[in-house]
Amino acid sequence: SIAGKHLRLKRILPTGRGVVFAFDHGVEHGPGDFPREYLDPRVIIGKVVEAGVDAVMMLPGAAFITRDLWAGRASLIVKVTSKTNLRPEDGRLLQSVFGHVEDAVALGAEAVAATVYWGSQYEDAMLRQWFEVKRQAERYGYPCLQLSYPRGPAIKNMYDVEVVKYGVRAAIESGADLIKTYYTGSLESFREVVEAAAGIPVLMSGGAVRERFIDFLRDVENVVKAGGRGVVVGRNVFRHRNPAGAMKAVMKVVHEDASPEEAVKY
Ligand code: FBP
Repeated sequence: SIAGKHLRLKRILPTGRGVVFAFDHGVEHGPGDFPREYLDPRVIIGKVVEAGVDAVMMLPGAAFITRDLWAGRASLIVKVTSKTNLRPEDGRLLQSVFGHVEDAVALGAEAVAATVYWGSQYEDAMLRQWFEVKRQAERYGYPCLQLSYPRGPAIKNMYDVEVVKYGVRAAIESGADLIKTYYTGSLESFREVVEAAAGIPVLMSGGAVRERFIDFLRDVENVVKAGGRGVVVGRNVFRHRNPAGAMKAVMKVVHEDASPEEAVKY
């Protein structure tokens, strides 16, 4: 149902904007990505939920393990595609089915997420997956978040504004209800990305850890000033020495239009 989809989207973007904590790195990058104290997802999910994050995005297994922490406190987005970095390099340009929309429904999630590597030699296979996820999601009135990631042998710079715009455009044309994509490095260029999405909400993908956390907050500030609806962040929060404080700062920039300088005064 269309009404159900909109209600669920609102629970992810409560002010029209939203902050999502991503924690699928144990598969995407391997457990070596985590500080040792966060190997058990319950520890970090507890902290970000306590900090007031709007939603958490996980694969079905971690979503189940952490159920007592997010349930009733933060929205859940179940990611249903993934890949390991154990694969040979070429295979890393294809994600595999990692769950079904039924898993999201059973867990009480608000949305499902799936990656599309636009430009990959496996783009066709990823689109089949994407449209299968969409078909299932539409049945339940579940919004589909697309991780719109341009990457592949033909793409020289995946952060290039023309390339990111292309991926975002392809995301809306393929029926994404919410898009997560790369930050293009400036407010002006990200405004073009938002325009290419024609009203479908765009969230910035956190990316690798910035040397200075305040620089990450500046990127987030530019994203929202450009009309972006917020951020999906993993590493810049879970590798921070104070993840709850870092998450609160991100929330202030996204929801309260706080400047990065104000936001870090927690
Ligand atoms: P980050 O904020 O850590 O970048 O998390 C966002 C995310 O998309 C994760 O959902 C995913 O596991 C990872 O980044 C993908 O990383 P990569 O760009 O190395 O494929």
